[in-house]
Amino acid sequence: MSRSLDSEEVFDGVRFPGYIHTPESLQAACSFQFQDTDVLLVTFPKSGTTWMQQILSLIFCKGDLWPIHHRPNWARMPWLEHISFQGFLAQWDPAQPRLLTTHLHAKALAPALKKSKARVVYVARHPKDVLVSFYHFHRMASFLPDPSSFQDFMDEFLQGTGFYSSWFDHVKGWLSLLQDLNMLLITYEELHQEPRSTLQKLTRFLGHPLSPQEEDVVLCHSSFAFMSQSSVTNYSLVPREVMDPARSSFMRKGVVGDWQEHFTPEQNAKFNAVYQAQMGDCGLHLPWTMD
Ligand code: PPS
Repeated sequence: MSRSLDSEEVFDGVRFPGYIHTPESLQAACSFQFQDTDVLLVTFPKSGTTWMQQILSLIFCKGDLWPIHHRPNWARMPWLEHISFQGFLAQWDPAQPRLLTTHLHAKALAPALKKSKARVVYVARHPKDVLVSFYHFHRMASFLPDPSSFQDFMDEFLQGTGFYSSWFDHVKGWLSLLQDLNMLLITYEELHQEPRSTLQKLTRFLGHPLSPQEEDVVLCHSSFAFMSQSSVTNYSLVPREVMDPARSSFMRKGVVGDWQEHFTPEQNAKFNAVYQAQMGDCGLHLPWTMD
């Protein structure tokens, strides 16, 4: 049965689009039995999920680029908590490591994850750019409410009352598990600035080294130029009534620091004050400057 675009699920205090989640799909994700060979990509939305899905798919593709050209990112690295997950899982080749994605918060998933040595790749992005990207995504995705204004959207983001809840809680929750899980932190910004050395950091963590030629293939097929033209990564396969590219592209700009084009000085000061209150004492060293 098709779910309505404007429905909402609240699970463990977090709001999710009801179009792609049910209470059952969310519950099933939390009790998922991870295997030690699984690779789980974890992100707050708009942090570089699709980019890392492409990179991980390429690392494990063994030179076969057919899926990279023909299978959508959401089928190659399905979201654990989505309604469609069990269908994708059932088709998985048992000889391949399972490549999985989630936007769930740590408190929901950590108990299941701690029972395995599954590798976890957490991608974080400067929260001001996450906010801007998420704002435009809300404008184009019909399963998320249309923001009334950028200011209102920012207030909701800072309060953590929007969909997927608080960015601050997501980052702090997951990164507090860095020592407890088999986990690597990668930032959107380092991928941007140092793509090859960041890829090498990732392949070392995965125990899956690549030759320089294989690295070239990964870097070429995960570039913004390539992915924004590919129908299996740019979401153009999704019907217009679900994601409307006339309102905003999914592959919108793909840059670092776009927030500077959106924030007023007052909004910037308010954001910085909340960031300091939320992150100042948390002991995490995230490689961002706030101005
Ligand atoms: S989602 O909906 O959570 O899966 O979105 P997500 O993929 O996390 O984030 C989308 C933003 O990532 C940008 N993107 C890229 N940037 C640089 N290089 C590559 N290859 C790339 N692929 C995706 C995409 O453009 C969105 O960011 P904005 O700032 O909106 O452009």
